Amino acid sequence: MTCGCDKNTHAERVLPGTLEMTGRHPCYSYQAHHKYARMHLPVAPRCNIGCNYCNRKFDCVNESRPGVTSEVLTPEAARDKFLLVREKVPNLSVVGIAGPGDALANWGSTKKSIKLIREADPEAIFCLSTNGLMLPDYAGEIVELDVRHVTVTVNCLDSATGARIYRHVNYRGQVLRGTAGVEILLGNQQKGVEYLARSGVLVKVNIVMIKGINDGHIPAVVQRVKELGAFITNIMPLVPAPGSVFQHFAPTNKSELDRMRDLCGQDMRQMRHCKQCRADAIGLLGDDRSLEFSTAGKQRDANCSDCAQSDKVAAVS
Ligand code: CLF
Ligand code: SF4
Repeated sequence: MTCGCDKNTHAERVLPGTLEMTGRHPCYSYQAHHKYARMHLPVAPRCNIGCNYCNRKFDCVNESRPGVTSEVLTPEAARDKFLLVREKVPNLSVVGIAGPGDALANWGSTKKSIKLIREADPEAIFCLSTNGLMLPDYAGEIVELDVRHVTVTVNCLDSATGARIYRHVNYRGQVLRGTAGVEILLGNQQKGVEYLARSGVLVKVNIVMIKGINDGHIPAVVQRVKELGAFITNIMPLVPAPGSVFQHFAPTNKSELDRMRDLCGQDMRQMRHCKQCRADAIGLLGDDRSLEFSTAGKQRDANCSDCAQSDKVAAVS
């Protein structure tokens, strides 16, 4: 078993079959990432919060490198792309939805994509990534859809810190600024993590490490999400996105990141092989093949050989 962890106590809640799936999940299992590929379906263009490290011309920075943009697909096109990729990438194991905005801010498309692919391939393993704002609304449906792996980005626990990270929260049509919106966001993240974990979903918590903002209390975040039942945490470096509020911040220093992961690793399983991949990533984590399967990428490739070197595929509004 590749994903067992004596630092966590969730095992008794895990549903039959989940650990076998996790052994083929390249993000949840270090060993699996050398062997198994994932594909992301870019079906979720909108976002419902404003992170200061994000520039919405690009993919969601909670799961992606800044400066990477992806095309957007309808659920039907996503299903067709899945079928094509499954044929060409025999080690494909996981189908993830990670933007380019937030999977749950586009719940209709996200849900329909999962259903269409499930009909086409009952064996597909699904994975979602979200900022967590809408988890109290949709976690029940996520469980009903039998999605076993969900990532929630939780950067802090208190609204004062959160107000330095999030510009606004758009909650059910109301745009809230300052701590009012952040309190809802942080509360919903924690409720969502707990609900999912109690329902047998393996929750990965991503944390963006921002020096001088949240780095001082990342161990407290890790401790809290562990109490809520999270399976693993993924402490990610801040990579300042051009055009974002934090564009002039220093990128997180690698040795400081490693020290934080070591510290938090005393309590909680840590992911250390994240590639901050794009919202339409395809292939092994270290060997992205998305351009091979991207219509926009192929058009650019045909027009200009320089563009083929670029990660940028199509701007997302
Ligand atoms: Fe995608 Fe994320 Fe699922 Fe993996 S990515 S939705 S958990 S299938 Fe993986 Fe990519 Fe890191 Fe994300 S390497 S950015 S952690
Ligand atoms: Fe950007 Fe993702 Fe934050 Fe939304 S949740 S603002 S897409 S980083």
